[in-house]
Amino acid sequence: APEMDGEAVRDRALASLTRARARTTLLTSCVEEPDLVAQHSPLMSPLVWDLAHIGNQEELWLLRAVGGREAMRPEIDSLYDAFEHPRAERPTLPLLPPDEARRYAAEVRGRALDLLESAAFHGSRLTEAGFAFGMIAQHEQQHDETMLITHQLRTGPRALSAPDPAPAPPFDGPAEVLVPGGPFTMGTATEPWALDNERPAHRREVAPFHIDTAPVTNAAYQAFIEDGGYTDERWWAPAGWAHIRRHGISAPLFWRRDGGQWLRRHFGVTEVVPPDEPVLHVCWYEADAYARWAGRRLPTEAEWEKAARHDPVQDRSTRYPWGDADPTPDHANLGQRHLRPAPAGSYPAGASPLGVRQLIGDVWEWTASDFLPYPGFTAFPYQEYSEVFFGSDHKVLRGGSFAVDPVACRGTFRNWDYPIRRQIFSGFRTARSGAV
Ligand code: AVJ
Ligand code: FE
Repeated sequence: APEMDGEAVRDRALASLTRARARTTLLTSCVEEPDLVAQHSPLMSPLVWDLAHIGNQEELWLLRAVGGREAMRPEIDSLYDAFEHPRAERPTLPLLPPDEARRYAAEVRGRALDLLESAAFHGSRLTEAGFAFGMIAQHEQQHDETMLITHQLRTGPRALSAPDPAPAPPFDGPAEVLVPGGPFTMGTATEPWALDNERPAHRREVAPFHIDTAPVTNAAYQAFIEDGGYTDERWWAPAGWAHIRRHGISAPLFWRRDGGQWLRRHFGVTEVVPPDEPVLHVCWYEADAYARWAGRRLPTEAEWEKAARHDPVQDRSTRYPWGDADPTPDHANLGQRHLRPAPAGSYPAGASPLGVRQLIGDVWEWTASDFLPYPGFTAFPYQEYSEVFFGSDHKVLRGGSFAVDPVACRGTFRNWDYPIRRQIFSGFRTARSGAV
């Protein structure tokens, strides 16, 4: 019945918005005011900018676009427009101080929830199946991941903690899986809160390939380092080689050599780099170089999605590797439940039909592919979400990290960044062509 559908949409929107705000509140209350207004890296905004920007986007899309309300504070719109002010210049803006930013975001949220009570979930693309509410919950969770990156870049004692993932029994399955050739459906026509770049669904032919069963581990990556990987030009794309030379890069971000071992700073704590965890904080050039050193390559975006979604028995694409059910803590490491990836080979319940593990959660996985529109793409609801980023400047990452909430992570979800970026929660797995 339509009433039932509307109720389910309302419940899902309310739960998603509420979960996002709980996370935002934690990330902006676990440090004192000076740490909220400071810029911890030129790559990042002050946390207090993210906080008011979250409220401002919610006001723009829910209160004004869906609800038809007047602007609450029109004078602040330009401060929180990501395209008017690059991150590096945000700390010099007359931003709302923390208390005011909190009050503003809370006031917007109160009105948005009033609107949700009476909203119709049909009639326009923005309201259909609660899309605008889902988009805003995803937006807030994306900034919660961004704010977690800021926390990792911040120096000083630990401000956040979470239980570690359960230790996994050593994974003793095959190191790679053969994905047979043939077409599959890429992108989605049915996921109600999918963003514009995930559409339209279309058929893609994919030649047979092998893909790693699990993400590349710190131990495997260390073997690349020990073998002189960072000083051997053969493995590097020319622009990547120039980049690591110019910046003196010789290990993942946050790593430091200490005698015979590698240490890393992880959320304010120095630890021995855990050998079994997926490697984290590598850029695309490092992932690409490792793969070449290993005699392999990065998977294309289409290969990644076929490995993650194609069910060869039913010959259809599922929402997640394990099927169509929403993620549970047994399927994947998502939602900042833990502040690190789980050991490679974890989450057998989240495996794909062919046995590929950890495609969802743990680390964002670099793919070989540029961020390009699917055939028939149309920007919605705004060009600045995806369209202005299409082209060869950005590489696609897939699968989500431990830091991303399920609302902003699914088999079709596409992330992107510059190939030099490594402050993000990025890792990778490798692939090779052919059926043998
Ligand atoms: C999709 C993660 C690249 O953080 O720049 C947040 C998401 N867009 N606000 C970003 C986003 C607008 C975006 N990424
Ligand atoms: Fe944003």
